[in-house]
Amino acid sequence: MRNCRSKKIDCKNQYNRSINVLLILYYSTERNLYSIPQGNISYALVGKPNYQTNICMQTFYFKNFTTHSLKTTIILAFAIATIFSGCKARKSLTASRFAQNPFIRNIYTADPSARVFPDGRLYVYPSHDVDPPRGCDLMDKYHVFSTDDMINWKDHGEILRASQVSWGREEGGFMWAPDCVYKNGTYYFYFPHPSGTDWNKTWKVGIATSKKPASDFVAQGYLELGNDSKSMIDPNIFIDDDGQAYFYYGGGGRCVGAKLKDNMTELAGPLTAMEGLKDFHEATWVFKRNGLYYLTYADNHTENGKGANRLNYAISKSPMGPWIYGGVYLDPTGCDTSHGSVVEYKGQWYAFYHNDVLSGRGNLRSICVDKLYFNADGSIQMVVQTGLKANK
Ligand code: FUB
Repeated sequence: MRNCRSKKIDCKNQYNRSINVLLILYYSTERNLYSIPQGNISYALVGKPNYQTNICMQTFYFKNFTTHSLKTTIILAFAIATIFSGCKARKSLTASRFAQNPFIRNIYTADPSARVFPDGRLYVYPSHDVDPPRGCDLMDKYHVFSTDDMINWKDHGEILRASQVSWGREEGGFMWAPDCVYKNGTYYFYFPHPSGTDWNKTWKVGIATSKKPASDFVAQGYLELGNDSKSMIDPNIFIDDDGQAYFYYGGGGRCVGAKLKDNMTELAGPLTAMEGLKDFHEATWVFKRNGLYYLTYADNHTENGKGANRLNYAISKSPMGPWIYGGVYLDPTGCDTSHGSVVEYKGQWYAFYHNDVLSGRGNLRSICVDKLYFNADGSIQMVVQTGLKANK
């Protein structure tokens, strides 16, 4: 609660986590069951935007000889323990539901890059749609969010803004889709940002570093990527099992990648085109599963003459391709853009993405997560988008 007094938004988040309503369904039965919980279902419910309420439902069964005062004591003890633990007595991630989409509602967020870091928490590094928007021009002030149960999300607050980037364009804004990785004790936060007024021709990939995953980031320089930076956005880093890191980025139909040096701030080789992608637009994300490399990205799909990008994937036996196109795994989400990441957490794969359901506007987006499933041959199943429905 330390930040609570000084930051209104953090305050809301604190309340999000601390409002726990306990419902106890009390059964006195003849059944041959002891006073053992028969399941503990956690729901992250949303009454109205900005307030997420956890409701723990617990059913008690008692043997018919249990005395009234014993029953009361057991229930009271459970109630107190539940309230203080924030409903932490959940069975497991797979048995429980996760926070209803969009799972962040205190600010508008887009382009979620999800990472599991050494402290065991899952962190999400999205970009921030500033309200009111002007296209995507005013985007600024990255926040970081984390969870350890996919239900309760913590907003760690702002970690970087355009005015802290010394080489950035004077007018600010344009802090677009970032990524963050951990290597040798340091967190490297990569963010696309233009260096000039002519923003789409002056993109660079800035780096901020910290010893912590969600605070104390200090803007350093940018990656030397050559002069051909028109439309080149959305940095993504993939670290292979042998520790070798790869850098990818792209936009305007072009996706390139290269090995990174161990210092994580310089390319170790030339940027090479990622071959085999179909209708690539932007939003590169590379991950590995069962020895196969996956590259996910947004396409240029339109519907009724309007942008309605989808998320696609391609597979390769090498992190540098060539790639074999796999198909679409996320249908349009209401926005013209689409942008996502894929990560495994506590044995379950997840697809992160953004939609427009809170605002009804494609440039006031909100980040979402749903379970991701693979077929036996490694292909990806279509994501079922859950949560609030379009608000138009
Ligand atoms: O959020 C700004 C830009 O829109 C991102 O960099 C793109 O991927 C698209 O989502």
